[in-house]
Amino acid sequence: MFIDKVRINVKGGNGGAGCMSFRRESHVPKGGPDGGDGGRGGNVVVKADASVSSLIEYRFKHHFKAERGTHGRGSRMHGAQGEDMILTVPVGTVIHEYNEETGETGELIADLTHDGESVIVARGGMGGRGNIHFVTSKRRAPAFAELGEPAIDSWIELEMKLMADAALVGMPSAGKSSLIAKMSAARPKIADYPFTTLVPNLGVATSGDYSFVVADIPGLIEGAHEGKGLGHEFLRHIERTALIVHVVDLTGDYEGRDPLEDYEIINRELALYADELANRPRIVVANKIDVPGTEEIIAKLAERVRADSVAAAGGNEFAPSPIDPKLYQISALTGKGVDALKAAIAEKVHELREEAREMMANDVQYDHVWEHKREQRERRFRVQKLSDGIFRVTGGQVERMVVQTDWTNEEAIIFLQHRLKRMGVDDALRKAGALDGDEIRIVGRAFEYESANRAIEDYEELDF
Ligand SMILES: Nc1nc2c(ncn2[C@@H]2O[C@H](COP(=O)(O)OP(=O)(O)OP(=O)(O)O)[C@@H](O)[C@H]2O)c(=O)[nH]1
Ligand SMILES: [Mg+2]
Repeated sequence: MFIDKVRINVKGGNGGAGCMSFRRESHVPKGGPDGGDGGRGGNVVVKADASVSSLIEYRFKHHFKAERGTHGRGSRMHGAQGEDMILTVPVGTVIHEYNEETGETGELIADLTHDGESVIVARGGMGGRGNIHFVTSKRRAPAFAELGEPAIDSWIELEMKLMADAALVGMPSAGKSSLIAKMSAARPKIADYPFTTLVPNLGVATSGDYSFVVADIPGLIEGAHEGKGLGHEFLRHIERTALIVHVVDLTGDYEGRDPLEDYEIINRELALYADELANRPRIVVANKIDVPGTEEIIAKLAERVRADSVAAAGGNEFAPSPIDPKLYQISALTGKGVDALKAAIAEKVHELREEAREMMANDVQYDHVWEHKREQRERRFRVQKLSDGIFRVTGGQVERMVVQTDWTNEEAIIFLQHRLKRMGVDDALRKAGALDGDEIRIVGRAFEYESANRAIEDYEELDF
């Protein structure tokens, strides 16, 4: 089965807790702090792998979690980092954020177009710091450590888009499957009824020194861009093929159609689906030349293709055009003309690949860009006045700082208050009208607002 879109839940490993411990030696009655840090939790990484051909692995299993970091221990022993969880996907997988509640697809995370390319989709939590970090000149024996940072879980959408170099498109029964079978080792079903092909077939074709991947797409019909027939699903796949090979049935077999009209309909459907498809490099093929009586229609079609080629070049006959001016005449049944067509496709694909390689220099670093956006979003917080004397603070980082605090330890709480102040939470509360003694709520915890918190000054010299 052909699985091309899945939604999965990913969660990094939780960070291990920092340790609160003091050195104990027989001859030293009260040693210094020696609690080690907790280990960082593992990340969930999505990685493109050329040996993976579908997303089927993610069809039934939807939850993926990386390993947690272990806790720090005494004698300055740090906890171990959690293992990353690597999810392999086919080359050509596009990853988006996904909102499980609303069912909406969000921000683009990455478009993995090369073998080995990877992106972190869920970060592991940071390990908590052990008490050795909280020593100051005034505080020789900090009796607290940080808890590990809990990792956040989120949903992502993996979508596999075919990474074929060339796609065979055309009306049902035009002979697309017959052609891919003649060009490559692919052996799709071929039959004389429409919509024989239900999912795309891929094949590798070789001509001279070049090889290319060709896709046989299910037949398109009028209205495909609006979802008629099987069209829309598969137009999506063509979005990423460099070259469109438009196969026209000279006999108009399917519903006794007029081949020229068919040609126009397919062109129109591609253009209606997306502007870029209208201008995608294209080769037009006239199939079934073995059937007698097609000379007239071949001549007409050849003339039309030439005219379209010139029009696509802005009316200039000598300018390069995305449409090849030549009409390739073949019989997918006897094989006549197929080698010449294959050579033309191979050459065009080679040319397009070279162009793409040059463009790659300006490629976006998705990991970086998405990561940056996510971090900024994390750092933002919001103050809301719930009622007189009660405020709520929400925001990724603020909430995690609260969760990482050991609430049984007063020193740890004071330390947290200091961090919140450093982040500007106190200022924001003051601006929102908070007064001494007001209640401040952050993820299920309540604090009392104190504009001048003397206890905090104790920690001023620490570097957070
Ligand atoms: N005479 C002749 N018949 C052909 C030729 N190419 C394909 N056919 C026939 O046309 C019919 C449809 O061929 P397919 O290859 O299944 O067509 P398709 O474009 O893949 O069709 P769908 O998968 O339904 O979109 C079959 O009966 C083929 O044998 C050709 O060059 N000459
Ligand atoms: Mg077919």
